[in-house]
Amino acid sequence: MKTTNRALQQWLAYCADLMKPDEVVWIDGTEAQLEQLRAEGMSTGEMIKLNQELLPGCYYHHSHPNDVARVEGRTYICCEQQEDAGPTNNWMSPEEARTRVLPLFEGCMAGRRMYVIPYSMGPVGSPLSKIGVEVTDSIYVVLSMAIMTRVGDRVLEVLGENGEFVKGLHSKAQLSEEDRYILHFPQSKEIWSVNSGYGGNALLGKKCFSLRIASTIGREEGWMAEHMLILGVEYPNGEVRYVAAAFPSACGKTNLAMLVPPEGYRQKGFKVWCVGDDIAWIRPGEDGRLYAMNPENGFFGVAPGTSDKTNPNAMASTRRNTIFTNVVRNLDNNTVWWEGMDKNPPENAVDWLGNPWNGKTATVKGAQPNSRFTAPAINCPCISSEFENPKGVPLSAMVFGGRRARTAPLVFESFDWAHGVFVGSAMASETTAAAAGQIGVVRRDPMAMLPFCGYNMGDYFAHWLRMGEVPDPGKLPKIFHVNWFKQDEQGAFIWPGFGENLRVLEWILARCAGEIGAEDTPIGRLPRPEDLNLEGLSLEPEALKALLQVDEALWRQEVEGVAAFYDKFDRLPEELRRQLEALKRRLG
Ligand code: OXD
Ligand code: MN
Repeated sequence: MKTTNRALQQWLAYCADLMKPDEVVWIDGTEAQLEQLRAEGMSTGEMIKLNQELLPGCYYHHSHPNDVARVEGRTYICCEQQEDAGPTNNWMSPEEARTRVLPLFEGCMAGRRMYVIPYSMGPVGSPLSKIGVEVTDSIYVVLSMAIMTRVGDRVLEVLGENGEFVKGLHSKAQLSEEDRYILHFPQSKEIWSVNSGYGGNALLGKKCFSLRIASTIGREEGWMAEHMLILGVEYPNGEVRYVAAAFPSACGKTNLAMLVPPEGYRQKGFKVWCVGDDIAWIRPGEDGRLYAMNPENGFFGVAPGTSDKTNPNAMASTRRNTIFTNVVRNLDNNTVWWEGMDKNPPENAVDWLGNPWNGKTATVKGAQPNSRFTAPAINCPCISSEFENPKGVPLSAMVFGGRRARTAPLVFESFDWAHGVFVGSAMASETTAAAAGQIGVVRRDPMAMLPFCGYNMGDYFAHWLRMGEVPDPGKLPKIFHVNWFKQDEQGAFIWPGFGENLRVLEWILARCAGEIGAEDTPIGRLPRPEDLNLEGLSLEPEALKALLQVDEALWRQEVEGVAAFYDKFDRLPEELRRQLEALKRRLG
């Protein structure tokens, strides 16, 4: 065996015995091996090579039509006691998992290969990184993991004889929808995923490990695994201040993480650097500040809507060594296209289902709404110089946000850490296409972690509150809430969003440094109209007023909504109820 790690040897022997692959292949992380796998993937149709002049190193993959999004209804936390999974997670006892789900793995790799992927979440060898090993029968998963994480022999070296790792068992099996399960065992640090080949369900380093399992490890070890992007704003004097921000899936995290400053800011010398677009591991540093690191090595971004206008940095990230999943394939030049890329859809194309598709006459969308690009982080023109920093970056601010048509103003600051935790716990947004299910319904999504918290969310809130109990709370990041999606009476977005969001970040960061004022309202501190830099932006005073308006009647309704949501929780910290009561009182 390739490893001297006994626990790994034993587990792999168990996996092979259970799934009966014809062959076991270790992923060593070399380009030669990956190239061989791409060639094999092409021979089976799993991978399609794209135009290598226009898109060097790029490939196309279709997932099964019934397998295009995360399946929250089939995602379970398998701890011993149901209470520990809490009211927001599906729970299955480890025993039931063994009787109901384990049999689905029996012999599922007969006639197939079992690929063994040792991977590191975070820079290889950093004391803050964690190791996982995923076994899978999918070449697409291997190739995607090699983009999204650091894989191969160098990880085994760090793992050594006695190192700990998270076990990830994945098989496409029959891709059967009825028997699709994504299980997490926080106690034994194991993940089982069966009958799906879609990224969020099958790339086990991402949501399964770096959020669900890592959130439980973080709770034990005193740190936080969060569904947050991380970015740095560089000022003309060279100073960089960092922000982590949580938004529900498909609310523009990747766009914000890679934002291009508006013209006026660029001229002054402002720059924005992307550290991560989806996940942050956040720990207290020796200096009392919180440090955030991105455990991932790539971007698994939603393609539709991404364009040279909305996110040129993401577009540039996808120009080489990228895997595109479920987008349109242009047959004339063997490249890709998706809705929102430009106004020039190909006429001679195949849609995400593989059917002939003509963008000029089509009545159906060509790209699946949750179609993706899987791109290496190093491709990103604005990737931060701190991306590989094993310590992460010190946070000045943490930002929560969602899509709210009416209630939430453009931005507000919480009064203190505990109030900020309350604001995060009450976050709400509309559902999106990233999760299978309804679209356009408002749902509460605390800290954007509803589908990703690996334990009882009441305990999670308590953990957040505990993270604020430090000798010098002044060193903690300040917590804010933003809403880029406020609408006018006609349903049009009032705020232009995208690069202009830097104007809001500038106010946020100035607040953190004590450089600018704010106005107290019942819900938190808001900028006064003159506090936002709106130079070069044509925004009517009326529109600005609407953006900064706190409609107390709507907020009283919001209090009711949060109260009803809190009623679900058996382990809600008293402090959050006090915060809700205090908000109610302030609203009168
Ligand atoms: C994602 C998600 O894919 O949040 O990042 O759904
Ligand atoms: Mn996400």
